[in-house]
Amino acid sequence: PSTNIRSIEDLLRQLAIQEQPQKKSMADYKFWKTQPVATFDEKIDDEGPIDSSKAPDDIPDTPYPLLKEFEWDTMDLSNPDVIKEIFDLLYANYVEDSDSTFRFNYSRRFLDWALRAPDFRPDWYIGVRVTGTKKLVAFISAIPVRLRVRNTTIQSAEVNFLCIHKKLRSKRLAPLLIKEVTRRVNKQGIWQALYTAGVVLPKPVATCRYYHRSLNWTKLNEVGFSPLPPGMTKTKMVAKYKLPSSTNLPGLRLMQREDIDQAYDLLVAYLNKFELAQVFGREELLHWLMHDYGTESVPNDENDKDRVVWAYVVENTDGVITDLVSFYKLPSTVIGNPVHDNLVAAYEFYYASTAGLDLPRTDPDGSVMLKNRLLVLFNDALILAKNLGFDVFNALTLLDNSLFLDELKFGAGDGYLNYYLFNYKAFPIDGGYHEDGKLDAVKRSGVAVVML
Ligand code: MYA
Repeated sequence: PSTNIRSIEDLLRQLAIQEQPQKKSMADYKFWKTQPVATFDEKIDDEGPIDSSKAPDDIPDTPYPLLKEFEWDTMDLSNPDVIKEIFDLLYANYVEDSDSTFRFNYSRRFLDWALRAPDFRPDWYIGVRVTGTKKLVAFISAIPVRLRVRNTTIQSAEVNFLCIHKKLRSKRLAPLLIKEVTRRVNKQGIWQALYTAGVVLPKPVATCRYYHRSLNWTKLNEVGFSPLPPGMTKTKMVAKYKLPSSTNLPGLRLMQREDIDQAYDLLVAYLNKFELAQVFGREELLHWLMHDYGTESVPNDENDKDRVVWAYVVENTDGVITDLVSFYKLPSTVIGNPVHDNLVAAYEFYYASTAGLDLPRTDPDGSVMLKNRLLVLFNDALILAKNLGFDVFNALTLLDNSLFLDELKFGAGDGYLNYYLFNYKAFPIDGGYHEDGKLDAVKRSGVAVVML
């Protein structure tokens, strides 16, 4: 999940570099101060679990009690009606930007992709319903993932899509949902989790910043996402973001299911240098890059209007896959705009390039070659996204993005994404965002987990 996306033009006007919203003092986190998470001022001596005293048998078998007006429900995602209920809840109540102009609009196909990941646990999709009417009013989900924090691989859960109906906010329901998902995950003998949020909680292990690249400036301007900077004309802004109509890299093509072995080896090798990464299995990666595309039931149609993830590979003349780039589609509802009701964003997903293998992140010489390659690869990704009808291409400062965001005319947004580990202390990891607001080719991010 992410937050508050606004444009660079807006920001440039303010001249000052915008900081993340301030955190509360530790004592004011009435819930989080009771949880096994790192605190703000704590000095970390060593990495590892915070509390390793429990076993699954110590964990209660029954859900936490709710007020009698509400009841827990395990959401059956194989039922399209249930996916529709989650969709409806999120559609009206999920993450908005600070002035309520945009709200994420995860499609039903998207939720199926994001939630029914390989090895999913059916009881990790948790709803709260009104007892009388059975209306769904809150949701939280987790999927199993293996995470690598530096050299340690941790079996964990990835928690996402926490959402409470607007009418039930600030009633301390969120802590209950979090405790309930923790209980169900713990019952499986899993004690760590990864989650991201725009809000500051104790304590981020990394903070990334959102960057946005206009593809359809006129529409972004009309929905209020990209104001016209002083001294510029609309024509000049459109020209600034103009892209060629066809891609440049020879051998660039839509990924097919048969590419998975090569794509997998390439991505695994590429992710090696990052401190926080997901440890993928082959099936898992196939799911994340291809979803069901290319199976008998869902053709691998690049232009399918309901498609949620696009992966492209670059194959050289020897049949070797040298690069991989992917993005996913996440529209936002535009609230109360007379002309447009949605904004269609492509979000950068996983990528890899042979130009970046075996390079320590901080190697300035190696980064030149990698940078040149990523500039071409992502320029092509922008062209593809533009041709597919996306309005904006969003990326965080994670992976090797610091090498190309500025040059490809991405602008810093005012949204941040904080990464959190539950029940695990870790030394801070560079999110690629630095206090001076500059991207640094040498001090790049150590974060390689892209969350939806
Ligand atoms: S992040 C996306 C979150 N969703 C949204 O932003 C959608 C719109 N907002 C809402 O639906 C509500 O405002 C939510 C809070 C549900 C966010 N993560 O019930 P409350 C703390 C964690 O009175 P509400 C995502 O999905 C807050 O600091 N905690 O508040 C990842 C306060 O605690 P404290 C949050 O506004 C989720 C308490 O909740 C968040 O009605 C990862 C207030 O509760 C947040 N985003 O509801 C969850 N926002 O007093 C953690 C507020 O201490 C998973 N709060 O300050 C942890 C791992 C669990 C598994 C462990 C397994 C081992």
